[in-house]
Amino acid sequence: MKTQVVIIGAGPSGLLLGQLLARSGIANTVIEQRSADYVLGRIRAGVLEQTTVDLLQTAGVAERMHQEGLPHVGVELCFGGQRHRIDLLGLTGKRVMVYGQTEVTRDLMDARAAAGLPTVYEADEVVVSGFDSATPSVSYLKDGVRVELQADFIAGCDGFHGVCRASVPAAAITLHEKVYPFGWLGVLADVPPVSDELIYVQHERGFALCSQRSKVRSRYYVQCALDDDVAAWSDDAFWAELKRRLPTETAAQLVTGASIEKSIAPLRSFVAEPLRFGSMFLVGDAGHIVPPTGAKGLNLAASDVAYLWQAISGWYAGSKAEIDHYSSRALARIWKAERFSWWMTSLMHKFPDSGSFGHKMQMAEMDYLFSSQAAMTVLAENYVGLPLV
Ligand code: RFL
Ligand code: PHB
Repeated sequence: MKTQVVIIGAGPSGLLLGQLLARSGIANTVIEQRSADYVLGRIRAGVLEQTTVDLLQTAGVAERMHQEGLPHVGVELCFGGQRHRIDLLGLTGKRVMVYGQTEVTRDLMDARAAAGLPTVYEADEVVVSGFDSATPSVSYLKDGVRVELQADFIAGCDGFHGVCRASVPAAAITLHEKVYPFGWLGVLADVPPVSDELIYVQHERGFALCSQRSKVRSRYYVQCALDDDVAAWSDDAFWAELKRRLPTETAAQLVTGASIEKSIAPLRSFVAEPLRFGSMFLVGDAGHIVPPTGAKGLNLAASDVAYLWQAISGWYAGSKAEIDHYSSRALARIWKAERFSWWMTSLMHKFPDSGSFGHKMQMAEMDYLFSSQAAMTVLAENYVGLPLV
């Protein structure tokens, strides 16, 4: 069997790339190791940059997002028990959209199914080969039978633990990594959000985040130890810890309820260089990870997709050179989002080993931030997302 592009992974990167390529008339097959329900069950990102919103619009999957998504024009940072607002719209002229990754993925899956585009779920033992030649191929086991697909290109949209990056010879790739000494414990609950806007909280007991999915569904996080067992965190213990980290008046307004999802995510900064290996490209979490503090992961995945879609459609239209720029173009934007996510993580969390000096630096930085229009603008322009160049 042959197609033009084989896409490994049916997360947001793989599905969005498939949708855009199909709209440019480029045949593609998506190969996913899990079931569609499993993919939809992973609760992850919540904040979309305007460039991501625009790309979903271009892909023809923005209708429900525009109806149900919540445009946000500001965000709050809480420090020393005081809430401070960053006026995103006033400082940058831009807003962000609160619309869950689950919903983005569902919209993309529905559009793919409606267009009748080939998708293989529950594909086992996926193997990528020949990407250093002109005849790359992907094979997988489906219902016990090995199937082989030839293509012009392979898009590695298979996340941090995927097979594509792992198939590259060690000498051909450089990995940059920082692992943080804590995780985020997240709870999803059908309760109204405590505030109209997101609140990022710096507290001596550790970071907390009040986020949301809708007017009736909230997403909250507290910084936790890396070796914490999620089963040992009862709902009551979670709400009590969150309340301790919020200002008294905010804690008093918090509506609690039964969790519908609870999980712990480790925090990591990671970049693989380059992102192209012959006819195989790494896209999204397969090539880089950011800690979730800046809300950049899904948005970076979307910008990688935009660059690769342009490069591949350019190639089929006869302009063969653009494909050579994919890696450097994507990495230039990735490193800036890595910097912002690392900075915001460093500013907002309790670090076990930074001592009183580290704590004083965080306090001075926060104090400066709220006294300087320039500093707030720097935060705001990174939060709403840097332009696609
Ligand atoms: P995904 O979503 O991991 O999808 C990869 C897919 O590939 C499949 N796969 C394979 N398929 C075939 N063969 C193999 N060998 C395979 N190996 C893996 C997997 O099953 C999966 O379906 O990567 P993708 O598409 O690049 O998307 C990236 C985003 O999911 C990620 O960056 C964001 O969720 C990060 N993130 C956030 N990003 C934002 O932009 N804004 C946010 O507010 C935000 N909040 C978050 C987040 C991530 C979090 N966690 C849990 C890490 C909050 C959290 C808590
Ligand atoms: C979320 O709603 O899950 C979320 C929002 C903002 C972040 C991270 C996660 O920075």
